[in-house]
Amino acid sequence: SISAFIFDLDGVIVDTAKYHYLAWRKLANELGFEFTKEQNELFKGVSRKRCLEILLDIGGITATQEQFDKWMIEKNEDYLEYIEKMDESEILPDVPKVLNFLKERNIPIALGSASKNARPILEKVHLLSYFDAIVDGNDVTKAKPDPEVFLIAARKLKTAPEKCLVFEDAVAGIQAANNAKMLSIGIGHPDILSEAKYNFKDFSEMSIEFLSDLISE
Ligand code: G16
Ligand code: MG
Repeated sequence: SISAFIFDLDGVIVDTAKYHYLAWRKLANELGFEFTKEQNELFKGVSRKRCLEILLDIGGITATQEQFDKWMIEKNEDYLEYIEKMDESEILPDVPKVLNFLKERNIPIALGSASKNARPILEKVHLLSYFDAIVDGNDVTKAKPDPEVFLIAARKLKTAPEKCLVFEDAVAGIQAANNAKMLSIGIGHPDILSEAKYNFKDFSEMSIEFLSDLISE
């Protein structure tokens, strides 16, 4: 049975992917090329550094180390301007319902995110207090699909990986959960997240019975 839960942040708890997209698009436009929503799919769950490498590839741009560092900072500053304006209204459907269900049963909850901005975002939407452990882009050396982020989370929750469940919206994230030998649940399009053990469009599609069965099995 499952005894601990790990949540990805972007695309699972809040829809910050749209802000990442706007900030990357602004940079691309400044550098003289387009960046589409479809291309943004590749950026989900991927580190900021890796995103910039892919973006420059798309634009056919070779950067000096100095330029690269400058553009990383620029993108993040733009992104932070969007984050600054966030509030509870940006929490994705039924996330509080699931968090409350777990809290009421004293089930440990962790965040497993690639983002270095995870804490301020959770603070903004007033969900920080639900999490017993936070593992984010500041704690990992290997990006998803490497299982590192989720394995650290399991260790912090003092739970064996096999007893952990992961909610993820990114292909690389589902692969990371599977690589960690955890139960993977895809939140988003089942076609994109076909490697997940279970799939839901969002939390409003997932019943509380489904969760209690996993816990008590
Ligand atoms: C998120 C996003 C990625 C983003 C990454 C790093 O991962 O899905 O698009 O590039 O974090 O974010 P930051 O620039 O804030 O450090 P996750 O794992 O929360 O979905
Ligand atoms: Mg995500």
